[in-house]
Amino acid sequence: MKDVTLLNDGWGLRHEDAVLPARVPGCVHTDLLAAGLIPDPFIGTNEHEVAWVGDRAWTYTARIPADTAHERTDLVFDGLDTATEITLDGEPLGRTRNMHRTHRFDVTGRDGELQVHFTPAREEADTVRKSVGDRPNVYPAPSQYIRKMACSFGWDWGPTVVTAGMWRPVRLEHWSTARISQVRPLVTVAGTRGRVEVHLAVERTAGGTGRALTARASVAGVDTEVTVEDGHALLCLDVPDPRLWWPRGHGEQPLYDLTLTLSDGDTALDTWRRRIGFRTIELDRTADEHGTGFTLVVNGVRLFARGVNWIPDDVLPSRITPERYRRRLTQAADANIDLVRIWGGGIYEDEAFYDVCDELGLMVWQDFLFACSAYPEEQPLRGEVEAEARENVVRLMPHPSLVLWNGNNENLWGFRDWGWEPGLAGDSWGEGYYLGMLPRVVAELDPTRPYTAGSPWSGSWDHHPNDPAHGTHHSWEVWNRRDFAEYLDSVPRFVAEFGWQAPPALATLRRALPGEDLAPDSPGMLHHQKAEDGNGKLDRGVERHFVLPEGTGADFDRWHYLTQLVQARAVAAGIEHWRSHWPRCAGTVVWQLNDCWPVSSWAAIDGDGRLKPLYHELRRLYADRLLTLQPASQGVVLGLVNQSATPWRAEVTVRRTTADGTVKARVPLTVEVAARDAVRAPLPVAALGLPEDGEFLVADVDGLRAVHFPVPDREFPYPRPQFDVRVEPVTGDPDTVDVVVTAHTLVRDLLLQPDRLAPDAVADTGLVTLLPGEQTTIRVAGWPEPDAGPARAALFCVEPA
Ligand code: BMA
Repeated sequence: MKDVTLLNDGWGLRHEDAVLPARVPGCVHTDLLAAGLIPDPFIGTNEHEVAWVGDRAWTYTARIPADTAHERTDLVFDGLDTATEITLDGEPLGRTRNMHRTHRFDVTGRDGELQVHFTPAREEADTVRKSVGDRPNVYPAPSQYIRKMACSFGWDWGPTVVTAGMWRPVRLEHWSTARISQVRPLVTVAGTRGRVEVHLAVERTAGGTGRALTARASVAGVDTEVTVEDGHALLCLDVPDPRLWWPRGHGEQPLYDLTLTLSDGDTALDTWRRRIGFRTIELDRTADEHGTGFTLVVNGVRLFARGVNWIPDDVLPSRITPERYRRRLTQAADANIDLVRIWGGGIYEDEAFYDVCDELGLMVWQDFLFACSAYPEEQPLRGEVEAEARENVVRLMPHPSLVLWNGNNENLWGFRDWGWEPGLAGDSWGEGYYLGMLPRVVAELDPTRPYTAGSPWSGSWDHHPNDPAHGTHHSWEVWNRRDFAEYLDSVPRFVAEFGWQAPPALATLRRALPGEDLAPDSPGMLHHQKAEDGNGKLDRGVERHFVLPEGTGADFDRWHYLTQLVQARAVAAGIEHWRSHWPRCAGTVVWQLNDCWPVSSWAAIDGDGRLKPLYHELRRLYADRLLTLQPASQGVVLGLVNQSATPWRAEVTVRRTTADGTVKARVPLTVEVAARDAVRAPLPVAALGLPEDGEFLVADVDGLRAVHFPVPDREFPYPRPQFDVRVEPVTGDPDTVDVVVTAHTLVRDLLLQPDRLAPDAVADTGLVTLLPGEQTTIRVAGWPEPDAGPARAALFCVEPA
């Protein structure tokens, strides 16, 4: 049987005259941090202090033991970041140039000192750039000349932390006769029959060549066995009545163990095991009266995708543990998200990521790793790209959660729109990957899954790549230049990116910027804001609705609350509008779920894992049932979305109310919404009247509420907000309290910031609007000394101008 010796221990990192203890998986930054030789790059402006690390060459060393019990020993690196020369006792073993694939070297019968020498990534990128010629890039980074996580060179939400190291495990694999070198399970469902076609590849030693071996596969109590004469075999398993895997909210996520064993007579040589799921997936891109659709269809059911974009959860990805993946993805699931798009400037994530998605019913859209630049198609890159694509398609295809392969992020758009096309003057830029190589690789290796050439992409060059009427659309104009109300001006077929920035939680800022007198433009705040004119856009976003607070202390607190509030309102405006246009619009993928360090960004969950108000808002926006009031050309529209499997007879009450709480009109309205449908109903204006000066609309149904204020907040005559605060223990849970707020006036967008009570405290509720006399209960966990005084100080709401 194959034996594995993990080589995660015993490594040293040469630094000046010393050899530092090194951790694998890890990287030079984590090793230097552990040795106390560099400060934490996430704190203050330390990013600059540690910049030198990325410009040096680094060498890791370890001793490897010899093995004589097997015919063959392979040294396997699951991830080398990035440009290495590897030697064993001074003799070259090989060189590597790709962070996104594994590398295997035959070290049979050998022991001695292993050295992995890393060339600085920029130096390697520069060598390639000189040989293939310059290509455009949105960022100053040379990320398109090296197969390394693009955002490690810095992004508009990320620091520049160019690391090096063995970021995934290293091991010795000892084997005789043969080993399993590749397994591709193709899972299909036809009627009530599931089928798993297992395509097996084996590698043999010289002694194993020509031997008849046996491969056995089993799933769901069904077994099959074949003889393997040479390097390949096909095993087919027919599974009657498999339970279907569904995205969350649509059904359960049954998973089945698929096991494969390779044997030589009675001797087992190697085994392979994964969990699979039975489901079908199609992407409907049919042309219709609105253009060209983009609708995911799972098990025959057409879905509105409730999505978020995912970036690497740490700019040093070797630090992301399975537990952290589980925590972050559980947060996503708890916010009623059902699709996560892994963005192309990051990484193919660890197995643990996709395992959790399989379990939670989170659909995964996986980008191939190309983002925001023109990629040369010459060698040595072309071969690396193909090898990396083939390996990762095979690695990830067993996961039922994986529903879509996507060629790149924004490169087809960039070519057409951002001035690349004329400058390239015929040079390669990646089109051959997105429209040639990658769809060919997917069709060959993973033909059960859809592929799209890019995001955004209209489906062909006949339309502009970001044409909202065709395929996927990225909506960035609104954040960059306009008020969020302008999301309502278009109905794209699928919004694969849109979003609004806000600063992280206060406790996150305090940790990242110790001692700083926080102001929107204080040095640390500016350093932890990487977007072009990011603070300008934040401020203008606030100013369109509120009086902009400037300065420190209470003004900063106000600015912080308002920027977070506007972020939540902006994303809400988009999702409420687009979701109510189902099935014409078939998905929204918010930019972005998470962060890779503490920073002002579009994220809903900040770099320390704390929840912004947007996070709670997503839970409301992505719930099966959503009630909205939306401005429309002829007044106001009531939008009702019902993504549940049962019809919704919505008995809505709409009120026209004054700022002091006097109800001027009240209209009951019954709206029938079919299962998995959406309705846009005009308001009965004749009976209700439209809100005049100092009035607003409130709609309520089944515990859901929508409000509509006809003027910007700074023009609305809000009363000075008055409310009582009580803190009550929760029986049976000593760690948790209820903060009960009773309003005496209109209280708009009340928010409890739990990290002001204790850094790790978490609240279950975000923004709430209360009418006079109404009460809300906010449950807070992890606050050791609960008291109404601090609770009141942690509460914010809209104030009169
Ligand atoms: C899109 C993304 C990212 C970027 C985000 C915010 O372009 O693809 O490149 O971080 O917008 O600007």
